[in-house]
Order: sequence, then C-alpha cells, then structure tokens
Amino acid sequence: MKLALIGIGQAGGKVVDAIVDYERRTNTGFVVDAIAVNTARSDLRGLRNIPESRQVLVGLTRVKGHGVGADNELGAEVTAEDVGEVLSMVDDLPVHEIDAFLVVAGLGGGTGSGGAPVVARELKHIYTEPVYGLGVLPARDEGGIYTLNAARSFQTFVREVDNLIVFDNDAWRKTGESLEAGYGSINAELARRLGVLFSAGEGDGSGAVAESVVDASEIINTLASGGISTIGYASVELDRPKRGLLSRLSGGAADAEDGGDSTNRITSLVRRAALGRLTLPCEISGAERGLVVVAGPPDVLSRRGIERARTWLEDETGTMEIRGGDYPVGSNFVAAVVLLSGVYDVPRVKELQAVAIETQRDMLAKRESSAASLDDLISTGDDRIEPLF
Ligand SMILES: Nc1nc2c(ncn2[C@@H]2O[C@H](COP(=O)(O)OP(=O)(O)OP(=O)(O)O)[C@@H](O)[C@H]2O)c(=O)[nH]1
Ligand SMILES: [Mg+2]
Repeated sequence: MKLALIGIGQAGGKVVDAIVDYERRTNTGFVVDAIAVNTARSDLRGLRNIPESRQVLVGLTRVKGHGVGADNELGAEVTAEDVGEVLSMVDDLPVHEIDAFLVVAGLGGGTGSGGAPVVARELKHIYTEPVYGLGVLPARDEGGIYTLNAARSFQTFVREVDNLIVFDNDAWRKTGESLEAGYGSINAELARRLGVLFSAGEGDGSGAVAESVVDASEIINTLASGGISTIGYASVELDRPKRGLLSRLSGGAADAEDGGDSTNRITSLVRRAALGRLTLPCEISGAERGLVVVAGPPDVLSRRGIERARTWLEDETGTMEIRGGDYPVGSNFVAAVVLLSGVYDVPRVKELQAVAIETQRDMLAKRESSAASLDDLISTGDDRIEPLF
C-alpha cells in the first residue's frame, strides 16, 4: 500500500524518519513521499531521511523557529496560518499514486499535538484518499501539561482522521533506560510494525506469488471502522539451515518441512502478536475489525495456518470482520502483524482523560488564585497608587 507520510513536530518527524529508514533498508517501496513539518528549526535539522526540500518550517514570524514550547493551542494556530505551505508541498507529489495519507505526531507536546489535527482536516477537505493518523501518547511521568495536551489533541485528531492508530510511549518504555535514550529503539520498533503492515501487498521484488496476498483494499477496509487502532507484532527466526550446501547435499529436502509445523508456527505467532504488547494496550474483545498479515518465505506461509489464526482471532474479538493474508518475503524470519481497529476498551485513554480533567481543573483554580494573590500583593488598601497606564 502506497503512503504519503507527514510528520508534525519532533516526535512526528522522527517517527516518519524511522519509517523511511525501514522502507529503504527493506526496499519495500511503500513510501511515496515523506514530509516533515515543525515550528523548531533544530528539530528539522536532526532528520536523516527527510531532505530539506521536504521540510516545512511553520510559524516563523510568530515563534522564530524556536518551537511552541508545549503550547498546543499555539501549535494549532501557527500550523493553520501556514498550512498553505504544507499543502503546496503535498501538491507536488503524485497524489494519484498513493492509497492513503498518514499524519504522524506526538500528542503531548505543542507543535504535533496542535498541528496534526489541522493538517489532517485540510487533507481530508482536499483529497479523496483516506487520511490516517498515528498519534503517540506521552508516558505517564511526563507531567500534567503533556497529559492535558494529549487528551485534548486526541479528542480532536480522532475526529479529523479516518482512523487513528495509537502508540503509547508509556507501554514501551524500557526499564532502566530514560525515555529519551529509548526513543531510537522505540521508533524502530514502531516503524517495523507499520512497515510490515503497509508494505504487505507491495511485494519485495522477489517475484514470489503468494497464495492469498494482502492488498491495500484489505488494509483500507479494516481501518474503515473509524475510531482508533492498535497493532500487535511477533516474529520468529526459522530454525533451518541456510539454503545452499546442505539443501543441495540432501537434494533440497532439507528445506521441506511438515505442513503441520508451518500451521502451528503461524497460529502461535498470531496469538503472540495479538496477546503480547500492542502499540496501544487494550482489551481486544470488542474490536470492530481485524487484519492478520503473516510475512515470511513463501514455502512456510501455510494458508491453513492463516485460516486457523483468523478463526482464533474471530473468537477472541467476537467480530466476523477479520481479514487476513500472507506477504511473501525473502527472509529467514516469519512475522505476524495483527491490526485491530475500532477498539473501545482502552484503560490508558480513559486514564489519560481523567488525569487531564484533573489537571485542567487544577490549572484554572491555580490561575484564579494567583490572580487574587497578585491583587493582594500589590494592593495598598485604601491608599491608592495610580498605575502608570
Ligand atoms: N515515540 C516517540 N515519542 C517521542 C519522540 N520524541 C518525543 N516524543 C513524545 O512526543 C511528545 C511530544 O514531544 P515533541 O514531539 O517533541 O513536541 P513537538 O510536537 O515538537 O512540540 P513543541 O516541542 O512543544 O513545539 C513527548 O511528550 C513525547 O511523549 C520520539 O522520538 N519517539
Ligand atoms: Mg519540539
């Protein structure tokens, strides 16, 4: 499936950078174009795979290239003021070649949090292709303002996109490692999940023909539930000798394996993917739609395995709308990606909203009491000092 990626803010830019890196290394060709939008010049400079010609610095007259300092209302305002620049860059690309847009942002800061819903809304207004969002939630310990930003942006972003894929930094933090240091590996992990999902159907150039290839329409139909989505992933290295000497010595039979092995491998991989760590942890029962993609060398992509895995996922989620297929790649790994769309039982989102409401209340109360305290501090009782103006 062919995508145009638009990363907004620092996290948005870095995640898009990581997706492009994945795409180049795997030569999968699912990224037609990648654009980075930011209010901070220094954030744009750090990008390795998005050239300056595909970068847009917004809000220059207002914030002078220094970012919006986690003020997402300002992020939304300056992005709206300069959205024409973003749209004319999108207009340069061959939109007829793409299947969808993916707008990516961290929701806890200012630029991405405020700007992503603005850009999504404009794209939807102009183009008929679906506009998906990828929203990164802040970790719990990032503090109240990040939580409040994320809760507000989430509400808006989910309304402006056809589907919001969510990634929760909190679930992905590694113990003993600061979040900052961990971003590189977290972004690479996210890029791999999205990469396997979206490159399915594009083929790897090996010319292999799958039995039941996943194509773009299946991904689009799965995401057409609307609402929010989460992605699970699991992979296993094949325990078999590399092709070559051994298989030649044994007349090629060394590579052949029992069909039952392939079936079991796939069902257990899909189970691990769906029940392991999701990009957004949630209760999978009640998901509206699902898609199973199994990637690996063609000779181990058992159709029966994928069928069984689909049936299992139907039982787990309680929905009949589980699509599935394979994605042949020349690799010694087999990987399963499970996309669950229209998930509603998400404790983390509920918690985020509750904390945001509390933070908002505290901030308002604090603002009022500060104003009163300042009045008190400078009050001179009945004797008046006239202010200058
Ligand atoms: N997964 C991931 N999350 C990140 C990364 N960088 C930042 N974040 C998260 O994204 C949130 C928003 O931060 P930024 O993207 O830096 O904010 P911004 O959109 O640039 O906005 P301002 O800096 O306020 O102008 C943070 O609270 C983090 O949770 C990253 O590289 N990967
Ligand atoms: Mg920033």
